[in-house]
Amino acid sequence: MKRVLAIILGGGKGSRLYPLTKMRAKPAVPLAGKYRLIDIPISNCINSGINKMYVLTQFNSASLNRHIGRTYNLSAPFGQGFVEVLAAQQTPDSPKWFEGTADAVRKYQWLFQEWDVDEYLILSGDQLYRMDYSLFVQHHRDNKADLTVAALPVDESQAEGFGLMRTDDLGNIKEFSEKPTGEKLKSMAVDTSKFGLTKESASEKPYLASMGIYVFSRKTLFDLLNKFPSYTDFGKDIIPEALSRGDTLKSYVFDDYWEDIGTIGAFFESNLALTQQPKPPFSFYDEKFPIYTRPRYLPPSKLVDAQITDSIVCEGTILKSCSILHCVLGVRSRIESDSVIEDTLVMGSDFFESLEERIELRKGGGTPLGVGEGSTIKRAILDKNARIGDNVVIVNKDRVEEADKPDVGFYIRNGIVVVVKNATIANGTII
Ligand code: ADQ
Ligand code: ADP
Repeated sequence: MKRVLAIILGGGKGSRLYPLTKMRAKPAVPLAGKYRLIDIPISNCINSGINKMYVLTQFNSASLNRHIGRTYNLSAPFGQGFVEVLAAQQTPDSPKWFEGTADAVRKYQWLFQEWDVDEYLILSGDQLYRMDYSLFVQHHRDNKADLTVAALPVDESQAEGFGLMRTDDLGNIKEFSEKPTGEKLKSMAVDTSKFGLTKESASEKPYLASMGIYVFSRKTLFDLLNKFPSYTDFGKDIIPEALSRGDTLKSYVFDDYWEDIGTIGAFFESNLALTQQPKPPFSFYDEKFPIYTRPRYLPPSKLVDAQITDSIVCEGTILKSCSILHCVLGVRSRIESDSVIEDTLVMGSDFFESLEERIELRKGGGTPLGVGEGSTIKRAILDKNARIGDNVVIVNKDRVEEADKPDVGFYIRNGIVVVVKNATIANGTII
């Protein structure tokens, strides 16, 4: 795996996860209370023996740099490992933004080419899964492929949202179609039982969806990027082109938990799914394949008189006499007495406030960090450092699907109220 370089696509214009991306780059969005999105592909790489990684992002937020800089020191003691963030930047001959996934890789190809590696592993920065990429790369090598695409067996309703592959029984890709619908979609069905699925499971999931994860052989990648300079996306342009010009394209079937968490709805559901009992779809408790993050050396959580059911509570939390049902409470969360929180992702805080500071704040009419007394919150996301006052109700009472209320500190996406980072919701507010 020393001869593999990983390139993690850290997000385009980033509208789908807005407002979580209002003040940070997408890879820095907090996940499961103490991780960040970028920890997933980086941990998968480390656990697969791949230690050279670039993260491509539209902009380089302070929290992303801080997180990566303080977490991943892969060069010690004598290795060549690193994780580096590359932001879209203006140069004399290129406009400011990356225009798509392939365009992002093309703009930094001069840097990627400097490495003496055989394969480039292209990953996405907003997916939740655990994968040993060394098996994926080995599959690519064993098949002498030019390009190998990771493939997830899916049913028809899921299939619409993906690039689909039609393969022969040996996994050779014969056709690739980016998000087809109707008859075109149906024509992409394959016999997935040929790839290790049971007959039953294969009849439920007859489509092979591209996971947006690719292994490119060195020559193939740069040849395609340079021969077709107007192609901006892998799924839409580059892969169909590679096929039509006769390159060897293979699929690598991965039939395990994998979730694209690039929208507020999917992000919310995947976080809350971690609280599922007895067995969540994704576990952070796998010692053989750990997910890493920045060590924070936080004190243990203190539960004064709290009623907690099916929830995850991160370090440094203080819970008074409140009721927490089916929630993820992030680091340094703080919930006061008589509050009820249900089906909610609380991201926690970046810092603690002392008792004195909280008393002072209240005296001056301010709102301390966390959730105040007697508040009710259901189906919401509270971003970092949110200050929710006393007797606040956040239940989306008008059943709104989408709303923008930046002046009051929240947005509604997919029916989920998202309180933005550092926002204050005043005492008695009803949402
Ligand atoms: P989409 O997810 O729709 O489909 P896209 O929006 O291009 O494709 O995003 C792919 C990944 O690249 C995401 O992680 C995204 O954040 C990142 N990305 C997008 N534009 C970027 C840019 N300009 N700079 C840096 N990163 C960027 C793709 C494939 C489908 C496949 C699905 C699987 O095209 O074939 O089925 O992924 O989720
Ligand atoms: P984490 O990984 O714990 O989420 P980050 O590194 O993203 O933490 O953010 C911690 C940030 O919060 C640091 O930049 C720190 O300087 C900042 N911070 C600490 N105390 C305060 C404070 N009292 N007010 C505002 N920001 C603070």
